[in-house]
Amino acid sequence: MRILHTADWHLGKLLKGTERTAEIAAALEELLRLVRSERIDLVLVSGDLFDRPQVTTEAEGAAFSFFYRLQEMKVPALVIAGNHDSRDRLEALSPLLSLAGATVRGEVKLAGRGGVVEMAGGRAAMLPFLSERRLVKAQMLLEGDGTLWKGAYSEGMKRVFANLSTELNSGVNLMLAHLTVEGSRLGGGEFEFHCTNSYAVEKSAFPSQLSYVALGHIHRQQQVAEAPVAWYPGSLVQLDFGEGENAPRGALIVELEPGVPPKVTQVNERWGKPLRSFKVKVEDLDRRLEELATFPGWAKLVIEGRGNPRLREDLFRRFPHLLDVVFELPELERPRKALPVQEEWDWLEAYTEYSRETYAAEPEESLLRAFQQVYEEVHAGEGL
Ligand SMILES: [Mn+2]
Repeated sequence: MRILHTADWHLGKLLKGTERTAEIAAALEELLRLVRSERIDLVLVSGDLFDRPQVTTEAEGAAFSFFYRLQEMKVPALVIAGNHDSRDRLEALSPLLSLAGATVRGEVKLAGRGGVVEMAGGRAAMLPFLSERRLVKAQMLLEGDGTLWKGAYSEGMKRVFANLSTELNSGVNLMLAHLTVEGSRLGGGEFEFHCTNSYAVEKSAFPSQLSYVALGHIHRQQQVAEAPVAWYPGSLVQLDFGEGENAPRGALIVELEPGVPPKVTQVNERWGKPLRSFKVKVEDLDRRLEELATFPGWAKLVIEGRGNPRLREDLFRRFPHLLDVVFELPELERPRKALPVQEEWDWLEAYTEYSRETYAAEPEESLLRAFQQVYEEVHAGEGL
């Protein structure tokens, strides 16, 4: 059996107000091309099809047409909800998507209640995202010991796995799950960090009958366990500036035969536009703008130095692919934080603090005077 494993599409993703759906839809076209050229028998989608519970019709349309076209190729799909998906909405859509050959689980279901499904050549346990809070709340919070919740999550997930594994048999067994496995690597680029999230599942927790664990949630493509073999395919496109431009992502092709370890082939692709943060000293800005102007992706500019609203607006106007501008000062030169955030700040104090945060600079006197004047006029009006 040849499987295409994908996850974390995030259709409907807005990055600083810019809609990424067209890029993601183009990546889905590439997936369909792979299904055909690689003679795929089954597609797995391990959660986060959508970026938000409510997305544009274009984003929904891209997902629906993907499953419809799989159906035309007679390739079934197994789909679970991730933390970004609306589980209710996916549950509601599931009868309709079943007409296109996709088996969809929005809600967590246990063994005997739809948590494990039959597929050609074996069985699949389907475990949509189970919120830490819902799981831990049920087990621990009512008992009142907050210090035990780390163990409670991991233990709770083990019990869910054990329950689902009762329905697995001696053939090929898959599990789809949307969760964090302890030790997964996040991010990319200059920052690599290992996930020490307390809400993580130990890799030893996966039932040993599983032939392959198809994970979703972490956007970097990686293998996280060997027995059973468990992988994240990564996101289709680079979704955030914090994710490394070169971090592996794309999809996985998994060959599964009974009694043989799975053979996993990484499809490590640069679908969508690259995202890059440019770090520039304010005095070098003019010299570096050429580099920004010719960058073919979405850009973020981190300017070391004091800024102002005019400079920022001017940059946005000149570079339509520039999505964010941040001003930063070395720790010692940063404007002194006025006071800890106060409930009783007046508008002038709040604006001053906003300027310090946003432009690493005190607001200009003329601007403050104009602000004060408008503010007083409005207040005078209120008294009438
Ligand atoms: Mn995700």
